[in-house]
Amino acid sequence: MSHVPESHPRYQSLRLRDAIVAGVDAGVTSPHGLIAHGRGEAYDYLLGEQTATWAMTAIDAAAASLLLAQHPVLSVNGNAAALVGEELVALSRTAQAPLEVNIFHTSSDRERRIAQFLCEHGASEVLLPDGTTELPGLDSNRRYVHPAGILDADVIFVPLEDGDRCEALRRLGRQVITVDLNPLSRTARTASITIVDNVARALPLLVARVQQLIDDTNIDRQALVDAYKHEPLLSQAEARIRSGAD
Ligand code: PTJ
Repeated sequence: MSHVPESHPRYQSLRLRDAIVAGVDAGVTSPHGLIAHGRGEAYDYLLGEQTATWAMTAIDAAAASLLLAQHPVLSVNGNAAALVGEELVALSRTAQAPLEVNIFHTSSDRERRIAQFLCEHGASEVLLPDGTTELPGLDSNRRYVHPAGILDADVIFVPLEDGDRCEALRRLGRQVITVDLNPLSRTARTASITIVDNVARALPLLVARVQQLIDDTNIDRQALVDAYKHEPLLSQAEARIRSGAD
């Protein structure tokens, strides 16, 4: 961690930068992840760097969907691991959804490092692509999956991606939950549920909401999913960006 005092007005943003840089140094995050992170920062700035109501509605629906699923899987790439590795492990445990490493920029060494990093943060098992099992309809490295993970899942959580796998999964009839600060991205548009928020803010809220739904069986999970309206919520986020409101 660089020497940024907590009193610094940009402390949270600088802390996340440090986490991404540490991820690259540890061989967990791709160098391309730095560029992706910078793009996310710009959208976050325009969104006011806080979790908005549209994101809370999506978090509710995502939490309910994970619990309603028969076989939910959490997909982890290099950016997500570096920013919210611990929270992904907590979500996996709470929602009883396995973690699977699935990355865009090909590197089996990085796949292993991400798995090891998640284990260091408390994961007991992390699925890795076996090198032969492929997700149909996808040409990128993300087509390589574990036979008992994403391939077989009905609900897949895919924070931060570039859209190709999300489209392929939707074509296969799967439910896809994503977190993306850009409401205009292919992933944001194609997913079943999109949380337009910083993954670093959204994940702790999602873990807490899943736990709350487990604890309070009176909450109607399907009603939370039904309350989520994809296009109108994305439009709200887009309008916020375009308005430049403070
Ligand atoms: O580890 P790999 O090889 O799988 O690579 C991961 C990255 C993220 C580099 C790869 O998936 C990629 O290149 O993604 P893109 O196309 O840059 O898309 C990432 C999306 O995530 C963009 O729409 C960004 O705005 C968004 N984003 C970036 N940082 C955050 C974010 N969304 C939420 N929270 C963030 N912190």
